[in-house]
Amino acid sequence: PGPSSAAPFAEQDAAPRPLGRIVPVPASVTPGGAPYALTAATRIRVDKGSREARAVGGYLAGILRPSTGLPLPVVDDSAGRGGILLRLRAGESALGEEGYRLESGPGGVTLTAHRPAGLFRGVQTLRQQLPAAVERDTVQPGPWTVAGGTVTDTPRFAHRGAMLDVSRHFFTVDQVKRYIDQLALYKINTLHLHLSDDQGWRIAVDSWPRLAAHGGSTQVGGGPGGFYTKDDYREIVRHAASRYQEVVPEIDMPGHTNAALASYAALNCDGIAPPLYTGTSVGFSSLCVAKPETYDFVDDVIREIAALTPGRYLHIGGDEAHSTSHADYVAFMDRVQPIVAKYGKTVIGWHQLTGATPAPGALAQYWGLDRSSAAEKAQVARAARNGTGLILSPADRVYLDMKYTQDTPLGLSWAGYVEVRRSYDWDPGAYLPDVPESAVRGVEAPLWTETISQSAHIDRMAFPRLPGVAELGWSPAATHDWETYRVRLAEQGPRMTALGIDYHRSPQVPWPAE
Ligand code: TNX
Repeated sequence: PGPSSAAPFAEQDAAPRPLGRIVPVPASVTPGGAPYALTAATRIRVDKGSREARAVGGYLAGILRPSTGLPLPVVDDSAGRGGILLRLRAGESALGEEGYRLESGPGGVTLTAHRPAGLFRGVQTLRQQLPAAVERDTVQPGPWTVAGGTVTDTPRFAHRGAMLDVSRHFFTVDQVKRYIDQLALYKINTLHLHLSDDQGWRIAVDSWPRLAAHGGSTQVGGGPGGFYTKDDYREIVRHAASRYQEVVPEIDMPGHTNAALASYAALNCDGIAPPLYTGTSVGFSSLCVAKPETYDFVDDVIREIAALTPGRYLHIGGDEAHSTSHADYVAFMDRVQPIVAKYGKTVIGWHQLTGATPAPGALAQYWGLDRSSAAEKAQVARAARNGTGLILSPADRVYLDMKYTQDTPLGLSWAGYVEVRRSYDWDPGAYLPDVPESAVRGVEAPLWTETISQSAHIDRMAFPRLPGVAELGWSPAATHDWETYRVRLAEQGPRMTALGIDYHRSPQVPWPAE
């Protein structure tokens, strides 16, 4: 029905969202032709014989059915024509691991990808082209139209991550799965879990059982804490994989280790276990670099965690080792990085690792500030030019635990206030002096949880900054523009609301009335 008909819904809902007015903005959009309208006859047709394509079809149906009330059966592509077609094409290698093409017209919508991850990313585009009400879990009035035209889309950076600190406050498997599902909407492909710190050890290690049993028994503020059994952790990894996200486990060493030191006296240089810690100071703990037991511990922990990790990376922390001498820090990293390699994984470390000798292939995660010293940036740049890949997480840009303004009830402010514009309005490819864009693997938004203890807190701090970081990671540099971004972000407001995300209503963004 056109806008002049007496349809029982608002005019803006009747016209489809213009093609490509989504987050992250696609690389190439060619609008044109009539829209596609989902109807009771629409079927989701998937490549016969592709288990992955069928799974992505099932995921899409799971999103669309509750709100549209349509049956949307998932069927083989050989069944009929039109509808929504998800297809993998060996010849489309230009689309890479995550790219896709979406073609929409009155006869149907076709998503084409080279790899299953591309179909999954394309499904997020299709989802965002539909009205926000599609995200609700009860039946809503339509119409359910997708604007006509073609989107061809591949990511700028391979690494688009979010980190959740489950150590300072513990988050359950279901809470982590909820965050994974939210991240998926914005094409995030990496979930970094900060699994250990002074306040808590959150993953069961069979060879050192007190790490979780004792080291996981509290958290900031003294609550009960918690830890993941190996089955819990496998469930997180499995769920992330179903959203085409790679889990990067982090065991932070040699500092940030009070929970481990409290669990085993033998790990301490003086042989005395400190008490558990529930405050928020940093930099006071260190593994005993000189003790042989330390490397038995590291070997066992890395072996067991590597065995739980289908992903390529294992993050060994290495930040704020203020209680470890520089010589000890370098010696520790020289011994620990080969252990990661021995168990088949590649090292990621916080960028202080560039003050030691990063192993071949290692990645460094930069968490400095715009105003960090030239010397610190030069050290990172030198490592980058020597082949260390970089993940950019500048704290005064993308730390999701920073307050938006001085009035934000949650969060910290040591790096400064980070409003929505500030988190979006920078260029990862040109951020660090003397670092070529080719050394930048991507961006990651960490959420530290000293002040964060519930899913509602995660929602409030991550949204709406996380979508901006996701766009920095995905969309071509040429699309970068705050004035057009803020309009597209505003349109995400009703979608986040429909998903139950109580986001920060930043005054920088022209949110529509909801
Ligand atoms: C710095 S970033 C830390 C964390 C804190 C965070 C709080 C980093 C590698 N270390 O230990 O939780 O600041 O914003």
